[in-house]
Amino acid sequence: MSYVDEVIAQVIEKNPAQPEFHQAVKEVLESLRVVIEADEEKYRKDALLERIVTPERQLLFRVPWVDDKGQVHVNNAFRVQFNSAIGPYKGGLRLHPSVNLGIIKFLGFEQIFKNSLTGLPIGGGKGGSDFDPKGKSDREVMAFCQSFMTELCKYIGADTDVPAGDIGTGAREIGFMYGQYKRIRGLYEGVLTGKGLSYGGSLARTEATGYGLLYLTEEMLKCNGHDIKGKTVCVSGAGNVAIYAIQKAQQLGAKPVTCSDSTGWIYDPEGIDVALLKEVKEVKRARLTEYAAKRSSAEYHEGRGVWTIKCDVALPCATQNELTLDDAKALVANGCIAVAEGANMPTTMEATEYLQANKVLFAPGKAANAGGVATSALEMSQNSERLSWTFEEVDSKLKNIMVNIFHNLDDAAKKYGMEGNYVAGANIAGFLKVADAMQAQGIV
Ligand code: NDP
Ligand code: 2IT
Repeated sequence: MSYVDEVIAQVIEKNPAQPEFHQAVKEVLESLRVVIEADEEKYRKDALLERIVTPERQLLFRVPWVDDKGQVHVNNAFRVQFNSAIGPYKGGLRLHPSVNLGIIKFLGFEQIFKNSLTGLPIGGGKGGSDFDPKGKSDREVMAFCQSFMTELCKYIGADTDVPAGDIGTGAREIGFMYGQYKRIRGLYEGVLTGKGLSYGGSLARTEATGYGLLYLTEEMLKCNGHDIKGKTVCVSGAGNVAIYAIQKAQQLGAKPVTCSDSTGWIYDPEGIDVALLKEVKEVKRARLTEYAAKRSSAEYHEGRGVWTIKCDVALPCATQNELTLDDAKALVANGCIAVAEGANMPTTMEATEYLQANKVLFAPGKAANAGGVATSALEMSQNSERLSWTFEEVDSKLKNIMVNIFHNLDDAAKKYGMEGNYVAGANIAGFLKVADAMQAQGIV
């Protein structure tokens, strides 16, 4: 059996009931086959792949908190410190009832390669809890965040592990967590990113993932002879990534016509009204039915369905495995020319293969959504030098980073004989830097 197949089989055996983690590992290792097979004995002897698929450290802890009626609740919480070869662990915290160890491991594993692709010195990590912030009062969210940080603060720090936001963790949650960290550790340091602007946050971090997604998509289209201007875009999700992807798409002259949340979706042929969407989602924390109620051009549909709308460019920005083979078939049948992942692993493996086989340009999440973590690393730099950069400065660095990422994957795909396969390009380019650092640092 080849070394790659051996390690995939081991991961499945040693990590039972973690299908998302298996999926993420398979996708990466399949792409690396050509690299590994060129020097298989060396990689095998060093157990490089076994080391890269095994987290350096996994923290599991309980989070007790009290609701507004005095009832005590207990949630499961996780921080997986996956790989620190090229920098301190870096990655978000997901708060969603679906969170379990396998989900956090898939996200942490992806984060290693994503962070490497940014070109910045950040290792891979991820955390979160099965706590659901939806429908909770601000005080309940604060109670959870303080209890969560009371335990987590023992294991993180500005130079060791720097968490940030993800699904369910936005500015409010980061603020509560930062306050508790500072109170217990007595350190005013850049231990979290995505902080508010009044206490060490970076301008453009809120916008960064969505904006970065569009900068990379624009470059990918340009290099393949297309212009983003005038394109119809379907977006899924209605959270941080989706909102700022929609905003930047409009700024670049494209027309985003959909968005979705966990209960339904909007088709707005006139183009999404970003101010209204922000009001509904960021301020009121309400359902998309409220968007439809205030906008006569919008249709609201229950359930899923964004990918049935005819578009040139599809941007999945909600969650993992939300774009299936049937969705991919509908997109291709409707003439879609590009898919770029704003979310982490939103496209199933079969859907990705179908899109690529049908010549749809496909930018994988670990490249396309890397603008968020890249800007988090810029926030860390600003915290270290105790200065704040202007919006324009951060945004122009972000744009440069995204354009460079695209060319790195494009070049890596070409170098290894897989021109146009940006999935392989991203995995290979991300891996080579981490593998080089791991080999240089010996058996640790
Ligand atoms: P938010 O919590 O701000 O928004 C998530 C959106 O997706 C919401 O509209 C939510 O619906 C919807 N959603 C979440 N889970 C599901 C589900 N199981 N089924 C259907 N819809 C769902 O999160 P973000 O925008 O920050 O994150 C979106 C994706 O982008 C995630 O995959 C995340 O890992 C990834 N990402 C985020 C980055 C960041 O900087 N924030 C950086 C890179 C990637 P509802 O409103 O009903 O909850
Ligand atoms: O998936 C991701 O890259 C994020 N949620 C952002 C992580 C970060 O540290 O900014």
